[in-house]
Amino acid sequence: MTFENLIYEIKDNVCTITINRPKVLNALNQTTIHEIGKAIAEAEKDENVRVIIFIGSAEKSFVAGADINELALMNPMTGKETSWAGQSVALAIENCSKPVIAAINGFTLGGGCELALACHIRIAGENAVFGLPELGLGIIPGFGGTQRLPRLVGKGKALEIMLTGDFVNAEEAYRIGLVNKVIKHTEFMEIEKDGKKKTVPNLEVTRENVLKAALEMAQKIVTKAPISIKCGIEAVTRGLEMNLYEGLCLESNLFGLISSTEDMKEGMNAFLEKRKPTFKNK
Ligand code: CO8
Repeated sequence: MTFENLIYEIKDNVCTITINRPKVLNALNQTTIHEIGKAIAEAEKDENVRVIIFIGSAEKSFVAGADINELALMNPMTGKETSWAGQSVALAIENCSKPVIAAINGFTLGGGCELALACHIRIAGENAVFGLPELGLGIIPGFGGTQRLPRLVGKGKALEIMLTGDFVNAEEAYRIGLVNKVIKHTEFMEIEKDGKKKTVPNLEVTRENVLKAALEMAQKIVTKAPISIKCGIEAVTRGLEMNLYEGLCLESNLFGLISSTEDMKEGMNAFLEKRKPTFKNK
């Protein structure tokens, strides 16, 4: 598939979707948001795709937010439509039956942070910076950030991040549960700034290392039974919005369903026969 602002690639059952507007640090304009929706729908229906990874093309940015040039023109109607368009795409990611990993380097702000929050797993480079700067622009997060951030890090921390607009570095993001892991293999390089030599992290290498870590995680997931992955994601994602009893009912219903699959028999037999399973998504 070809897109104006995305690079869509599939290799070894993993679809990598690169957000590609480096001149504006991958800020999300309406075209990009629409394209992300199309890309996720395409990856979800493609039987060859088992895991999806989002990454930014810019060395120093995952996504620096919604495109402020467009936001500046909003009126009440288009503001609501823009918010709903972004929320719908975030919901499609969150409810995707295939695992979605955000491979994050650099600035992950506003709508970019909200995009990452909608993914199932977040892997960050040590140069990652998170934040919700919207209140300083006279708006509020509108792509689901007010709802997903407190669910992930708790109400107090979420309010602090939103109200202060302070940036959260990768280490802190890991400590509060905003990211699953931080990749620390940064290489350094020498640059000359203001006539002085300085040693700075090589951001291109950081980005590559984050992608490598995401691809390694994806390859572990690819060995698991696809229907189990789908049911597992549904049980966790939907279950979180239910009370315990309803969530347990959902889990046992899905467990019953999964017990009817060929892959369930294959998984059990493979263990008993001391071999690796071959799952068929049936
Ligand atoms: N939108 C448009 N352009 C951007 C954005 C953005 N979000 N972020 C960066 N850019 C542009 C800059 O304007 C600059 O363009 P130019 O080269 O033409 O001047 C270029 O990218 C490079 O950026 P900087 O020169 O500023 O790079 P720095 O390294 O100096 O700074 C920062 C990096 C700190 C990330 C800085 O660019 C910045 O503060 N960006 C804005 C971050 C922000 O506020 N994001 C939140 C946006 S609001 C949002 O996301 C709302 C989501 C919900 C919407 C709901 C709809 C109703």
